[in-house]
Formats: sequence, C-alpha cells, structure tokens
Amino acid sequence: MKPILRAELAAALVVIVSTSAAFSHATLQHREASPNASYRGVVQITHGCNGEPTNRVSVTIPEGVIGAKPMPKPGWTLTTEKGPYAKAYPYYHGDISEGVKTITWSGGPLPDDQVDEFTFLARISDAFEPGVTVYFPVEQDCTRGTYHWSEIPSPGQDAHALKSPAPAVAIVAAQTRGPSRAASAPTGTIKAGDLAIDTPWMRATPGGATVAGGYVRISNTGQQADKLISASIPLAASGSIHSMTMDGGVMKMATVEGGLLLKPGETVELKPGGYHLMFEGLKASPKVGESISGNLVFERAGIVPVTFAVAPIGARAPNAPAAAEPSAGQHQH
Ligand SMILES: [Cu+2]
Repeated sequence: MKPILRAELAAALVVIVSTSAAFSHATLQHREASPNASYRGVVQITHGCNGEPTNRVSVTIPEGVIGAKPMPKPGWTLTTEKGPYAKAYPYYHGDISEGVKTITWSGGPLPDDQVDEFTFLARISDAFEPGVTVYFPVEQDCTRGTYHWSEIPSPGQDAHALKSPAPAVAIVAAQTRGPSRAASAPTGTIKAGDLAIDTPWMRATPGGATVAGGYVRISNTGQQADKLISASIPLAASGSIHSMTMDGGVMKMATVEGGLLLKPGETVELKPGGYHLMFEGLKASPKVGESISGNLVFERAGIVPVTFAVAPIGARAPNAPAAAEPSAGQHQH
C-alpha cells in the first residue's frame, strides 16, 4: 500500500516525527492544572547546552495565568517583568489586571551533568477550560549557547514533532484529577448485525484545532467480510479512515481508500499510532468528559450510531491519564 499523504494534513500533522524527535531540556514537573486553582510551576532543567553549563533560566507566564510569584534560589539572581494582562481576572479579593509576565533566574552556573528546579506559584484563571493546553515558554542560556523552549504545536500537530517544545500543562476539570479518575462512563458494546463495536472514543483537542482522531474496536463475528467506510460527528465537516505508518523514520498518515476491511472472525482496533478515524474541519473542540454522538458507516452493516467519549489531549487510551506525554521531558541518549 502506498500511503497518500494529503497536502492539507501534511502541513499540520505528523510529518516530522522520527525516533530522534526532540526531548526538551526544560520541562514542567506538574503537567496538569485546573481552572480557578493554584498551580505550582517547577521548571526542571535537565541538561546544559552541548555540555556548557546553564547560567540563566527565564520562564514566560502566559495570559490567563495570574498572580505569578517566583521562588528565590540561593546562588541565582531573581528578576521579574510585570505588565498588564489582556483583561481583568477575578482574584481572591477582587479583580487583578496586571502581574508578573516573565521570571528570570540568572547565576549558577548549573553544570551540564547536574539538574535543578526553578519554582513559581501562580493561579490558573477561569480563562482556560478543561481540555486546553497552556504553554510556558522557557529560555535557557548557557556560558555558550542558548535554547528557546518556546515552540507550540499548531492545531492538530503532535508536540513530539517539535524541535524545541514549550513546557505544556494540560487543563483538566478539578474533579477529574488524580489517578483513579475515568475519562467518562464506560459504554457497552454496540451490536450491529455481525459487528460488535466497543468503546468509541476520541481525544480532546487544543482550542483552534481543525482535526481530531477517533478510535474504536470492531469485531466481525459473522461469516462475511464488511468494511468500515467512513465516520461522522456533528462537530466535523468530514470523517475518514486513516492509516499511520513509518516510512524511512517518518510517520505518515494516509486515507484508507475503499474502506477498512473487517474480515470474518477478526477484531480490528483503531487506536493512536495505528488506524484511526480522522475528523476534519472541526467547528468546535471536543472537550474532556464530553460524549459526542456520531455515526460509523459500514458497507454491510450500514450506518451505526455511536457515542465517542472524549479523553484528555494526547491520551493513549480512552480512560488513560492526561496528556503528560510519557516520553517528553526525558532527554534520552
Ligand atoms: Cu489521520
């Protein structure tokens, strides 16, 4: 099968992912936060610049993160830049309309073979809804060399594809935090003729994203083959079936032309990194915890209504913990 890489997706998705995809030297220890709650930002510096020691770390506090206060560090000079916010935010005793925008620690130096943490406290305002990702760009200067960990994925793009990703924090609803949460109530198996359809789910997308992946497990219990031809949700202009393959170290998505074959007696799982439903032309962002009804269209079984449970951005499974991209943040040699 020759993958057909669709031009409009090539721009936004997966084209630069390879085994050498970037591992950031600057990450945030806590990768989840909730609206209207405090956030303890711990910037971890895990490497210098090509062997050179780090002597300056600067973090940008994004709009909507308010009341930021840095923690001083012995051996480092602390400076902050303050400025007006884009709007006033409700704060403990009234509105707050300005505050710290950047925090810089200068000094050290922190040798390349040591790690250190740079801490601030802030409050996540209600400007962020569960499902969005907030980015805290970090500049790292060394005796020689500098890194700007400031890249933010474009809509639909995988953060792993970035060379110097900004540390990211997933915004989750307060009650869904913690290890025991489930993304949503489990849905039972849907029977449609000879097909058994299990656990339709999709990932939340960052605000402004135009594409979203959908996943489902389908077993063909009958004697005849069927084909999954397309899918639809009201949020998206179109839905198709994609494959994902590695081609010379480059991950490529391609439309499965003619539909995805479901052989008798076999189970096909659409999951991250493999076959998936590709919803394009999103009019709104799927949000964590939502249930989105849609249709799967089969050659024989026809149109089957299903409900997609929305898991956190970047989730690997329908009820997996959120977005804390498992490999990001570890510099691997
Ligand atoms: Cu796709």
